[in-house]
Amino acid sequence: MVAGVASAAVAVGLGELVAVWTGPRSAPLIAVGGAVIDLVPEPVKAAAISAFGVYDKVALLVGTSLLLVVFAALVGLAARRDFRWGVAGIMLFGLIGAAAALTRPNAGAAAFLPAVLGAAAAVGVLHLLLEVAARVEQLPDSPATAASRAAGRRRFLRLSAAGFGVALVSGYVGRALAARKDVQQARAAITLPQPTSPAPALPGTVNPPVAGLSEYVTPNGDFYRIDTALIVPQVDPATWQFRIHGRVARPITLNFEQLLARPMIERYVTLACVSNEVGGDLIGNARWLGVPLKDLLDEAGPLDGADQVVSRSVDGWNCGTPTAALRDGRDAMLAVAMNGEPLPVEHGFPVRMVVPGLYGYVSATKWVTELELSSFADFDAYWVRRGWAAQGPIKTESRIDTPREGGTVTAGMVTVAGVAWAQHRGVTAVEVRVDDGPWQPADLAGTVSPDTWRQWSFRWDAAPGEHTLAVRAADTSGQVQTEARADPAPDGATGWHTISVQVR
Ligand SMILES: Nc1nc2c(c(=O)[nH]1)N[C@H]1C(S)=C(S)[C@@H](COP(=O)(O)O)O[C@H]1N2
Ligand SMILES: [Mo]
Repeated sequence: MVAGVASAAVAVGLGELVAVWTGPRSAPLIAVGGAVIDLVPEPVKAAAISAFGVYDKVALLVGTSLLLVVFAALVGLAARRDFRWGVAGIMLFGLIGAAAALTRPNAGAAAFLPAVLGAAAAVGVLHLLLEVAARVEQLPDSPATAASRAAGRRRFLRLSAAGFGVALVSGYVGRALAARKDVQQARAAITLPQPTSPAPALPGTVNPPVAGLSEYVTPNGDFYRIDTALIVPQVDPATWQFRIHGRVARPITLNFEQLLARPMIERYVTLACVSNEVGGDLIGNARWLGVPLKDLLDEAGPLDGADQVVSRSVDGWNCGTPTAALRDGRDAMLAVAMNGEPLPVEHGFPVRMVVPGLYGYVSATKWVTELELSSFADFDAYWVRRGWAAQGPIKTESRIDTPREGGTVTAGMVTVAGVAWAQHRGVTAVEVRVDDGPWQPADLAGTVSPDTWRQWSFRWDAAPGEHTLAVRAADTSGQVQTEARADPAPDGATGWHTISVQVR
């Protein structure tokens, strides 16, 4: 078993090193993880996101590694009986790794090399280790051979440890060399243009002083991250090329410099993920700087029937946005900055889409490189193929930030507070209900536009005992947030966020 696991480790570690040349997404674990993300049935993926939230990728990699360890141990056992089983087992893994790497979007022709070279090395390591082990086992179990058996065992352990060492060092060196290709320096060198249309000043009424309430503007470091990228794409702005094509009268191509030279708007927009559960935290508000998509699309001239804009990322992810939503006057943009700095790499550097009012999976393409004017009849985007709705307007929702579910508070006046959102319609009221009492109006904090969430707070005279708190919002359409519970799939969760608290 040790021999099997050590040879698998060598394969994965060397694979990382070879992937320095063949691209980070061709490294065996990353390639297989990426294929799993694209292939697993939707309910499994939804369950993973709800169980692990923004740590879904870590969980995937840990899970994949654990499975690999178990299978590698079994391969080791089988190879001890008959080495051909070991070769077959390793070849199978090599093939899976190679196939996964070759089928990643934009994979190079050499993408199979990390898995194949890693597997070849693993066969060699397994052979060597099993030979050493066999020699020990062949010695008769007598006091006369005790010393040579002990020496043989030590040799086996030393060689296995060397295998793990080679795996760690090559994996580490591989990752370190790959990191040298990263774009942090290019990002640091960017001078952001001034917006021709700056963001409105924040009213003094945002951020009421309530401990535990989300800040109106989410700091970049706290902003939720959701995407299918196991390796964060490193896109050099110097070589970034953007095009608008498909069903347009005049296709457009732009480089980063040309993009920065265009008139820019700066707006607060709250992004939300369709996978957000009621009460969940896959939502955040930021100040975005970017080029209005309406201007670019007007220049390109969408043809009749081009009712869907398909945007694509360098890593092949794509989504479809209604053309109308990008041209109806809302502040849809190609964003280059988030809260006053160039986009963080994991949030789409150098350029992403931001569209007020639509869930991220139909609008917020990070590392974006192209827009293709198409139609909903002609093309199903990434998540639509996996069962999610083609249209994803954000539903009116609200959340209690404080007190926390299951928390304890002291009897007397308690401030209940949270956020409510109905992007592009705007929140007009928030109400709180204690136990089976009446709905009571909460105080709304200020906001700069209907495209962001709104903080709210409510003074509650809490009596000792166990209590249930619920919240609901209303928006400018006159609709009150529905009580009906709906799962995130296929088009966003609904229901009232309800928590229980102990009052002492
Ligand atoms: N390239 C790329 N862009 C993407 C995604 C993705 O998987 N790949 N996920 C989308 C989804 S589902 C959401 S909710 C938002 C999240 O943006 P954030 O990570 O900056 O919060 O990005 C969108 N853009
Ligand atoms: Mo999302």
